[in-house]
Amino acid sequence: MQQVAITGTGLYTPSQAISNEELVAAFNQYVDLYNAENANAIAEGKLAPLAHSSPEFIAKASGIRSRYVIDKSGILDPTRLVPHIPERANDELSLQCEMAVNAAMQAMSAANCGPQDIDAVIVACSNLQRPYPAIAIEVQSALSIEGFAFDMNVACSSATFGIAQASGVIRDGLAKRVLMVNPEICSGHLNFADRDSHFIFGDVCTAVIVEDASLSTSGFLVRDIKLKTMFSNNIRNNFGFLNRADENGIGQPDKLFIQEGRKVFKEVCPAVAALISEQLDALGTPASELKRMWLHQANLNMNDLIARKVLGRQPTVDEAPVILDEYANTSSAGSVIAFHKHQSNLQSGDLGILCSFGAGYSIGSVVLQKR
Ligand code: CO8
Repeated sequence: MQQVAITGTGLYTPSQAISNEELVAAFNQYVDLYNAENANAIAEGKLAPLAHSSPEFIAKASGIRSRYVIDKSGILDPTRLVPHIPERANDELSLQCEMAVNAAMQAMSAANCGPQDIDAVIVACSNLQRPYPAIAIEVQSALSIEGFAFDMNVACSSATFGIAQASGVIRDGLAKRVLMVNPEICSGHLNFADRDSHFIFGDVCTAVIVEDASLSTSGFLVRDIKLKTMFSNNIRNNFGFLNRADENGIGQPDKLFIQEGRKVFKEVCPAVAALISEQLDALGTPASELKRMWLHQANLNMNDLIARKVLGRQPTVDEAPVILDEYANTSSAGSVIAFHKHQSNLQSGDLGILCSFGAGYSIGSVVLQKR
């Protein structure tokens, strides 16, 4: 089969960051306001009081210490807890396109190519700011790329599934080089008034150049890809175009991100470890030969558990790099950020695995070999 390689990556990081302490201070002010406003109903037992959040809990339960966001002021306003992201005019670049172009320029530079060398664009992410025209086609136009473009969404696994799509497009002869981008604006759909999840997500954009391996000798060969999905309601977002047709549902909190975090943890970790182990077995590659695991960055304890199950021992920081402490969960972009930042010290022939997991459930695992 025709070989495919990843030859460049790019990372756009928003300029504004929020520490756990800042986020919790705003959340706790909101809680105090809510409890004061509803004091009578709470005293009569009609409403339950809200409880404070804590930076210590967040760091211990998730490993997250900060996150980058498009707009800090709206999220930290206790009377709002929603970012300010004004809609742009149709003749301006959309925010997701702007983020994508920034990350794409870096990825193309790393891959030593330009827009004229790209034949297709895939935008793959958890939340698309509009259904059409596709953000990918806008990116294609903004960069003056010939060929074709399309959007896709597999939640946290959008990037690995996007790499799989790009590989397929190349193997089918439809393109020689594909730009695959992940503009994740998770703060737009996060309920910052929900104590269980207000700390989980951040905003970012990653970009990956996937190409016919015969075009260059640099980067990483894509040795194998495994994709798996299993339906689960434990991570859900019910926002959609039919919401307006149900007047009873408008404004309900489940139109934002909701999850049963404990269940996700318990069900997803073993499934991911099993998929990686089966994949390595099928390739005849012992886990001891894996030099790196660029895992989805949702929760440090999840990554430790998965890496321990696969390797049979505690991973070193070098083997399973962590970026979620700084970036939080950036959905599909997380494993790509880890790959982008932690690949330069690998030697020719070294094997690594880029693996995502999340809503759906969905798991995508890509075995990469340094050239
Ligand atoms: N501060 C203080 N205490 C708290 C807080 C808080 N903020 N939140 C909960 N607690 C308390 C609880 O009340 C509970 O108290 P008690 O024991 O008295 O009942 C205690 O802490 C423990 O609570 P939990 O059991 O909920 O805490 P966990 O230890 O399980 O940690 C996590 C919670 C961090 C959520 C953890 O379960 C987790 O990370 N699970 C996996 C989550 C995950 O991977 N989800 C993937 C979702 S991402 C995805 O697929 C893509 C979605 C698309 C992006 C959408 C953009 C918005």
